[in-house]
Amino acid sequence: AEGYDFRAIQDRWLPVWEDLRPFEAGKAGDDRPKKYVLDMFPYPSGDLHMGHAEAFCFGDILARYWRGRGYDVLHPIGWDSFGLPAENAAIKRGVDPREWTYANIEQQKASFRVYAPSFDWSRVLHTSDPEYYKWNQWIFLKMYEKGLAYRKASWVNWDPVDQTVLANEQVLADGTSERSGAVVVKKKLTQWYFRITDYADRLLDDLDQLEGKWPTKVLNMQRNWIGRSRGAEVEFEIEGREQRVPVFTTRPDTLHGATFMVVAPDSDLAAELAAGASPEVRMQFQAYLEQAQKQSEIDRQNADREKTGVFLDHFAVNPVNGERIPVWAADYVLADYGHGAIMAVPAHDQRDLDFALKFELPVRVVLDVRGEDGESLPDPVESGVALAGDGTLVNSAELDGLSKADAIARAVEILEERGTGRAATTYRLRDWLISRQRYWGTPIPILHAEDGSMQPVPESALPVVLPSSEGLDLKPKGTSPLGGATEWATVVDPETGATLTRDPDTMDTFVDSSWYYFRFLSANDGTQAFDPAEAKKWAPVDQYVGGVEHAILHLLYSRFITKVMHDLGYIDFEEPFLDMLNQGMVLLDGAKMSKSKGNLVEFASELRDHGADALRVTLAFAGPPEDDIDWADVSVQGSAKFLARAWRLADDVQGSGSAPGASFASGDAALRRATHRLLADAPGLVEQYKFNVVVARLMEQVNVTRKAVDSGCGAADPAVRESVEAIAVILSLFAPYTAEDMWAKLGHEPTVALVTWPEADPALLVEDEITLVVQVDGKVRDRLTLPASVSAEDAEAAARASAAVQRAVGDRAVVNVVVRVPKIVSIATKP
Ligand code: ANZ
Repeated sequence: AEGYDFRAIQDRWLPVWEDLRPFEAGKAGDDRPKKYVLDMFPYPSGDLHMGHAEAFCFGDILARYWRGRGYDVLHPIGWDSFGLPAENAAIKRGVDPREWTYANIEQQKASFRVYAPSFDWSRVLHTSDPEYYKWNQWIFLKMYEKGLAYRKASWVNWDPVDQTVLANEQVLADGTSERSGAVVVKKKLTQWYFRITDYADRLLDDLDQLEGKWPTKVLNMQRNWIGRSRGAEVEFEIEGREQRVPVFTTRPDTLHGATFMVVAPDSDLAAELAAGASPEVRMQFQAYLEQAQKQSEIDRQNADREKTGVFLDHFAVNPVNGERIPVWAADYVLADYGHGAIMAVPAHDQRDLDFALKFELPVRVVLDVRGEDGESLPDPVESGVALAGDGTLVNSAELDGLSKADAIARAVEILEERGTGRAATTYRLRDWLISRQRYWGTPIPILHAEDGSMQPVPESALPVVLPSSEGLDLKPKGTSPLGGATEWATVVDPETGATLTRDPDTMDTFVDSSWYYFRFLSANDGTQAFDPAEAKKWAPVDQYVGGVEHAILHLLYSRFITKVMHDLGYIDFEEPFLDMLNQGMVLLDGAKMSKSKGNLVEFASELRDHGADALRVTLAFAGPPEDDIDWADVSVQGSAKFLARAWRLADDVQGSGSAPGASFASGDAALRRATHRLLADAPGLVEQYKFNVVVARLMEQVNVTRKAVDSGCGAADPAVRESVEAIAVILSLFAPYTAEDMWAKLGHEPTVALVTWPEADPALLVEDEITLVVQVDGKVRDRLTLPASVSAEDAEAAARASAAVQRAVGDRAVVNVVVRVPKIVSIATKP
């Protein structure tokens, strides 16, 4: 027979599969149980890369696995094809973003075709198709109706390079833009928001359902991002101002220690108070504000930073004791957290203490905090350390003598009785800013009248199609390029004849990806976003696979939109993704691959040189899928050799005259046991994502089968056929082409991908022989094959009878024998 030739095998099976279309899910009359296995869909910003190869390999292992377990598996694919990467690349090359995007999609599709994940291609979608984004607009309208989409002027994160706003989630921990790398600044603009904060509690509490199913790290990132904080809202009067000012505090117990108030310099309140101050203060404030606006949010929250601020020439009144306290502006208070103002308690809060010491403001201890020795801790003014711990209330009138917890509860009661405060919860989570001043996105379906009023585009007029980019200036400039599409933007109201202008902004692409898993259920349905009956059948997603870089933004938005869909009555579940696998990264020599570093391993050339199967086996075998893979440490050649060895077994069976369908019962018992052990173990291993272990077990099985063929029962033995069939079926998760070719050599019809896994026979799982290790003075001297049921006495006798053991003992005296059946006999001697 000819040798293993991956190119010939690929060429043989691709057209067969394309003809069979075996992965179209939900065929009429199919009443098997369902699984929805989803890979995070790709951005078309070039050809597929090694990261895609890895993620789609793992997703495909799981999709193929569930098919093998008898499920009707939905495993769709689409493209997240709107957005800045495409637009910026298009600007750089002077081409239409549409052309560039769809050319890349075609290239990625061609690569996928050869790589051959088991996708249901009948449901393919591209978010930049009007057939898709029409439903973004529909969702927007539903949200607008419910008051969940709204417009407001506020300080937003501004990327000065891309000239666009960014969601908080797109600003990295160092204060730079995730997209362009520029330092993000604040800018006041009118923008569209989705009211995700209305869902903060549900988004937080429902994470408990995902415990043990999502990576702990991701659950914690979601929790921290939502950042729920319980405490109180306290209202302070400000002299000369009619309305009281609320502050948020987690420590209402410390109210008697509030010796000054601090407002965020970039808050409306600060501007208002400064405006009412002397010209000198006004100037100081203006200068300070400008300085503050240059600081990143991260810097402002850095506790170690030198405190700065200006006195606003106003006084507030402490509601519990009537004390007059000065009001300052300082940038360590953030405008968009809580109420953008705080009561400062320097004795018990380090930031406040640092500020008080610098500007010589009073410090009053209201909680007696003891050290381990039972002594009161040193005075904060002397030590410079705020008393953050628990203790007993002092200097606090009616709260004196209470514990911290009791005082918090009592203080809230007092505030409520007097109408100057109440229990309150604050979140780090902000509303989701969804408008972008860029071209390549979904137009927002809103019309503006000359009087400033707005009206939604009627549902029947959707989609609002993105106009051609011809003649538009796509370069970022802070206003949307769509404003320049005059003909497109101008609409005459058919009822009133009034001239209306289309909203020129486009939606954040995270809107597109927040619901795409619904669209796959009804990808070709022109009448609705998705069919609730299909959702009932398939959703939620059973298994999601993708990168941890989406741990916050994409998952949070998807969870939010799912809850909105639930509340609108379209679905009866509230979490979109039941189980999640986050794959590691593919590195080279320990470093992230990138074009600029010149260490890019090109997926296309790897695929060309080694074929899909060898690549997939290499990725699966490299280690646990959650870990990073260093491409410098793997051997694609090794994988190819393994595949050739497996394939040759099928070739040998074919050459032996063995035919399918015969009983395996008369086959070689030892080989049969190995096969059934593999069949018994593989499902649990796959479900625990131990793909590398499954590949290792397949390698072992190939080896024992080869031994049986060459120096045991021979290729015609039914046990060999049984083993090679099991290998082909399990191998099809990792190496679909090779497995298919083996399956054909074994005399079966395509496709092995739809074969239900054979069940392990419990009778063959009982080991009847074991290997007993014999040690003499800690050294292994012999390995004995004994019945699995061997007794301790027989094991010891067999050990003592071994020639190798007797040689090792020599003429020394045996002083101790430890027997642990059926594993080990350990002999100790004395000279
Ligand atoms: C008085 C107080 C006394 C506070 C004390 C703490 C300790 P978390 O837990 O993060 O929610 N705070 C409130 N709004 C703020 C803002 N916009 N910018 C900066 N700081 C703000 O923190 C809540 C605490 O952070 C609040 O409780 C407030 O300081 C401060 F011994 O009030 B606290």
